[in-house]
Order: sequence, then C-alpha cells, then structure tokens
Amino acid sequence: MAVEITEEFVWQNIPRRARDSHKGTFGTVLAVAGSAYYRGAALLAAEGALRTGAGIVTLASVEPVLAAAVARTPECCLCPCIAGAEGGISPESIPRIQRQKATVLLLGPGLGGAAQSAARAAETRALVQTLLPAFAGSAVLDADGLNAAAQLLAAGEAFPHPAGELIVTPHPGEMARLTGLSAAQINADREETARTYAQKWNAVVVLKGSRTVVAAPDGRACVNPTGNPGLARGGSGDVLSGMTAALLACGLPAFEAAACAVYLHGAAADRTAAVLGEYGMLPHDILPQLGRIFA
Ligand code: NPW
Ligand code: AMP
Ligand code: MG
Repeated sequence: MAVEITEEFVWQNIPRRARDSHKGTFGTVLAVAGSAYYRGAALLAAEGALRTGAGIVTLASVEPVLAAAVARTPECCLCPCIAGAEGGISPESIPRIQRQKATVLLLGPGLGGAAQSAARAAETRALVQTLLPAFAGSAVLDADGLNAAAQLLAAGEAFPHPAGELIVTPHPGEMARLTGLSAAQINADREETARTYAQKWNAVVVLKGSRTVVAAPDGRACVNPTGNPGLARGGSGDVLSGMTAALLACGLPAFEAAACAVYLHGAAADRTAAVLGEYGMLPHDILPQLGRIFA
C-alpha cells in the first residue's frame, strides 16, 4: 500500500529561498503549450509555474496565446512560434524553441491533437518526438503531449525520454490511450497501474483523479489526500503541470516534485472550495490560495 503524502513531507522537500539566491537558482521552465483552440491551457500552466517558484518561465506558443499570456502575467518570457495546422505550433518552430535556455521542459498543455485534425495530431507528434529526446534537462509531459506519445507507442516506438528525469501526468482517459487499457481497468487498481508503467516507461507517473497516485521507476509510490471535486473541470490539470515543472526547476528530484505539486494543488483547491464552493471555484482561483499556503 502506498503511503499518503503529508504536509511534513512537502515542507521537508521544498527548500527555503536562500537570502542570497537569484532567479538562476530556481531554474527556467520552457513551456511548449497552447494553440488557437486551447489558449487558456498555456496561460494556466505558465501561471502555475510562475506561482510555484520557478526563476524564469518562457512560454513557446503561437501569437494569440502569447498576447493573452503577457496580458495576464507580464513576468512570462515569450518564444514566438510559427503557426501550423488549426492554429497550433508548427514543427518549423523547433529550431527556435531549441535555442531557448531552459532547465525544465513542460510539453503538452493545449497543443491540440486528433480532436482537432489529423494534421494537428501529426504536428504535435513531431514536437514530442523531436523536442523531448533532444532535451538535456528534466521534463513534464502532459495532455496532448501524452496523446502524441500514445500514438508513438502504438506505432511501435519507445516512450520519448529526455536526458534528465521524466514526469508524465495522465488523467485516466489519457492513461487509457497510453496503455490500451480501459479507464475502468486503470481505476480498478490505480496504484498497481501507476507502478507498472513508471517502471516500463522509466518515468514518474502521476495518475490523476480523486486520490492521485504518484509512482517512481524505482518502486516508490504515494497517494495524495488533498483536493476535491471542484477540480473536476477543464483547466485544473494545466495548472498542475506548470506547478510540477516549477518544483523540478527549483531543484527537487522528479518523485518529490510531483508529490509536492499534487499535494499543494489539492490543498490550494481545498482552500478555494472553502471560499467559492466546489460549484463556483475555477482552476485559476487556486493560484491565489496557493500563494497563501506558501506565505
Ligand atoms: P469519457 O468521456 O469518459 O469517455 P481528453 P482534455 C476521459 C486542453 N484543455 N476517469 C473522458 O472520457 C488540454 O490541455 C484546455 C475516466 C473525457 O471525455 C489538452 O491539450 C483548456 N475518464 C486538451 O485540452 C481547458 C476520464 O478523457 C476525456 C477521466 C484536451 O484535454 C480544458 C477528456 O479528456 C483542457 O485542459 C477520469 N478521471 N478524465 C483551455 N481552457 O484552454 C478524463 N477522462 O479527451 O484528453 O481532453 O483532458 O480536455
Ligand atoms: P485534467 O483532467 O488534466 O484537467 O486534470 C484534472 C486535475 O484535477 C487533476 O489534478 C486531478 O487529480 C484533479 N481532480 C479531478 N477530479 C478530482 C476529484 N474528484 N477529486 C480530487 N481531484 C480531482
Ligand atoms: Mg489535462
């Protein structure tokens, strides 16, 4: 049985910001996210990363996403990309994305895929297939990045992996696409599923949903006790992926970064539900509550 993540575990692992620290101390998250269809996903991920302590957050995306992002969070640095199918990021943008300095790559929120068109899916697949294996640091793969990885696995390719550690953050629907299991089979033994695929993919698996499971390739696993059904709405996972990338950038190892991120995301959601209720709360409302927890 996996242990529950505790508040003590979180504060033992998140370092205090040393008095003489600077932005370089807390790393650079390069978020490759967003498309004409899913502009908000990129904003939620970028703000999730900014509000969880990353030194620099650079958003690589198409222009309408960048304009919205800088209006909401002017702290965000921008890597303007060339627009491709359905207003997503064209693979022609890969050289300019790879010129960005970054310690952590966040790939996937809002990129678009088969739900838009076969051409969009192919372009997102090309981004995942090229950017992830060439990346020197650690990475978080989420959302349409996971759907692209599922298509690569179905074509007989290996799970794409950066030089550093990899964290994957599937909800049961995405996990079903990745594994070929049904969501019901996955939810029947969430802990065992997460452990099995963490080893198989050499990745920290964050199997999301009520009582999110975090499993590492070395066999460690834990379960998150925080969070509530107010999170069951579009955008919640995009915030989490940004938070997870930020904790990696702050120097936490992948298992600890993922466990601390899911705990804090859920704890901030619980505080948000106390103010706005599970019906009224929105994913971006979590961010100010997160700040109160850090304070
Ligand atoms: P069903 O309906 O039960 O068969 P998708 P997405 C299943 C972006 N977003 N247990 C469920 O299947 C994301 O970043 C942008 C069991 C459901 O219909 C992605 O890039 C937003 N099944 C893109 O949209 C806000 C579960 O999966 C299907 C399950 C697509 O991501 C929204 C939905 O998942 C969104 O974040 C569970 N717990 N959870 C924005 N404002 O810009 C899910 N499923 O098809 O992967 O679509 O998650 O919305
Ligand atoms: P996504 O489906 O990618 O937007 O991710 C949804 C996020 O909300 C994940 O962090 C889930 O763990 C969380 N979540 C969704 N439903 C619940 C629930 N009923 N209880 C707790 N957390 C939830
Ligand atoms: Mg998601």
